[in-house]
Amino acid sequence: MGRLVIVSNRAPSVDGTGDSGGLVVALKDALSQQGGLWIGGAPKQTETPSDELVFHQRPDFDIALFELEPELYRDYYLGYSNSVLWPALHGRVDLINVQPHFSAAYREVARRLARQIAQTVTHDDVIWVHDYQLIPLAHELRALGVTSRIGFFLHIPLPDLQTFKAIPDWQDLAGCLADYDLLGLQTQRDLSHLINIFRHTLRGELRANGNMGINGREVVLGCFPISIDVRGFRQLAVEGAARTAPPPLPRLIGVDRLDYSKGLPHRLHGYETFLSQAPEFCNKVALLQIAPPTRDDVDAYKAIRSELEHLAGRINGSFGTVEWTPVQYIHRALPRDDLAVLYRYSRVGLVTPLFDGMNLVAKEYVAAQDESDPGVLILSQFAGAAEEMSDALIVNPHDPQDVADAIKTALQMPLAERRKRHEALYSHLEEHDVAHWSAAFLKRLLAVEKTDPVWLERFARLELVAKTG
Ligand code: GDG
Repeated sequence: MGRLVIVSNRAPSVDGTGDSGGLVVALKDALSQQGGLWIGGAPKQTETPSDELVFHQRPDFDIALFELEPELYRDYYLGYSNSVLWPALHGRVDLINVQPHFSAAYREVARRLARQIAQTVTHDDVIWVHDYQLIPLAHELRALGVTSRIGFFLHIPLPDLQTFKAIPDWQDLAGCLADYDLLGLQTQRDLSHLINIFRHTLRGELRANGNMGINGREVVLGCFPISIDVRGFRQLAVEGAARTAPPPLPRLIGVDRLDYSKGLPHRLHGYETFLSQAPEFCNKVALLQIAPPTRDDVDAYKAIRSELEHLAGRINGSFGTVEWTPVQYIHRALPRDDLAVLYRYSRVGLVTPLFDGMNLVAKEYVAAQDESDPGVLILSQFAGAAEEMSDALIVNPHDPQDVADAIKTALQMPLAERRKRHEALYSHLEEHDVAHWSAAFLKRLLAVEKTDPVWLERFARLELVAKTG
């Protein structure tokens, strides 16, 4: 094979700083083993963007940045990606903000990026596109005659057909998805939604091998639950805890970007219900909520921030004493090493999103625990992670009573049960870490027939048209 080419909205840093989490860790090995290129958006926008990719070399892999004007970036990223697609795909159709120039910008970015990528990729390269910001990329690359294998992984959930139809150009979007060779989703839940969307929109036919026949092509479908560097994260927690004293009170912890999909107000309602029904725990536990800001410029995010601050203030005002603050709320990102220790020293991990592709915090919390005295994970049934992590206490985040009961159960859980649940969760995670995830996706992508005969035929026709035209 040629190079592995990763494409995402944001590129890793050019100097390798800040590589400690997420996708970069996941893909670093594959990229450096095979000689790789990561194409992503430049960290800053410019009024005079280059119309070619801007290349940088790192010792492990190359980076190519695409530049955009501030206005185009705003309409593509804050606009279509995060004010239409993000709410729609998270089932929050009430928060969709449809503006015609948003969708035009979204398609324009994919077209431009495809032109730049087409200049650098060869037939043997394998292209792996990430996430909802870049769904039309394969469509645009094919239109330019790119024959490389192209896979796509959706990090966020895919809702059911009715919800998907709330996206104004949902048919186009479904068509763009069908232009990939391999489509990877986080969960079986999302996969079944995709199959239904393809059936109804493109008359897709499910084949015995689980793939779909669409317009004479076979689109390979798969479920690839993303994970973390389990051993690496555990190591961070162990080393950090050796340098840090445990907190004075048993702690409950939540760590989430301040996003409406994460169910933060619902979580605080659950905690409030717990405190009001179990006064014996007042003064005896504390909730630490870390919620760094994200997409501040979108109105829905301003609203969630003020709602959360109001609720935290109300709980502290009602239940707090001079010596005790029931909710500690930090609206700032903390270093990753600190997070690992905070998880390890927390008796309860609260992960209660309303809808989430996977949720890596659930996996980080489990990885960070001390196996001889582990804490308990409370996990929303709507987090993708719930499909794999049934040994957590699974809750309905919309029901404050359910959350309150789970908090009490977790705090009172005997050591033997905590250890049993943790062992089951950890051993699954250890086998299904992020390296397992990327290897599984790439193996499926490489198994796709190298030159899709349907594309070749279409390209041949295109060439003919070009020549005779
Ligand atoms: C999307 C999907 C899917 C959070 N606060 C701090 C901090 N974080 C880190 C966490 C975790 C990451 O951010 C959040 O990951 P999640 O998976 O929970 O959520 P999204 O950001 O929404 O990610 C999601 C994911 O993509 C991967 O496919 O699981 O469903 O929505 O790693 O630790 N990191 C640091 N300081 C913080 O204050 N350093």
